[in-house]
Amino acid sequence: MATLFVGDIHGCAESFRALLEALGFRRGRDRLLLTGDILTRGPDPAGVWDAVRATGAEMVMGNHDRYLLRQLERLEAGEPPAAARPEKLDDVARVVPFAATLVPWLRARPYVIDDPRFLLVHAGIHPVLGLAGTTEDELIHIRTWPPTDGIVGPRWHDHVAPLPDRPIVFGHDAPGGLVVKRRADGTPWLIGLDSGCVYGGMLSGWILEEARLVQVPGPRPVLASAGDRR
Ligand SMILES: [Mn+2]
Repeated sequence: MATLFVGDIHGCAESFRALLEALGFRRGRDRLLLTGDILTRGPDPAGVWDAVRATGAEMVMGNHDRYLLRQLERLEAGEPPAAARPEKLDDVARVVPFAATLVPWLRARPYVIDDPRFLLVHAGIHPVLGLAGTTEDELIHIRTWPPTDGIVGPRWHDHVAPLPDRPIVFGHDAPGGLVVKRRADGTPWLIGLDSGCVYGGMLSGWILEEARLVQVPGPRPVLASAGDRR
């Protein structure tokens, strides 16, 4: 049995399937955990949803997942979706065909998977107050510390104290890219898996028991702009 993590998939279904193959994932034997932000922006959200359901993967809520959930709930209530930018409405339209299965699944996603062997969150934890002092918004949005609205600057994990006995696994920070921080004995205490597959980077996976990174390329051609705006 292996414990496998996959970073932010963002609609890159072909890369997700290739990474599952490269990780050697087998349903019923392995535990598969996703860092969130699985559907928006990329070429094939329906393919990702099919693959997620086929694997029985677990996932923590990401900011894009919560956005989609809120918009789908507005539609259910007979209200129009609300978005600051037109491409975000397109993200919603592309998941409407499978909203009947997606909405209850998204509603049941936790913001934290707090396991004796790892701590999984989408974006990060409050570097001063710790997990117990982290708000839901921070769990899915935090990036820089001290907090800024941008993507430039020191990260929350540049200020956080390592947990004594297990790594923190997260995604969300494509601008920051893949990050693995290690203790003096070489064991990782921080694993950031959003390597920007939808922006021309790689889709990253991590095998907990082997402390091993596995990557596959994202789709080509790529989107023009990086970033992970709300
Ligand atoms: Mn995100």
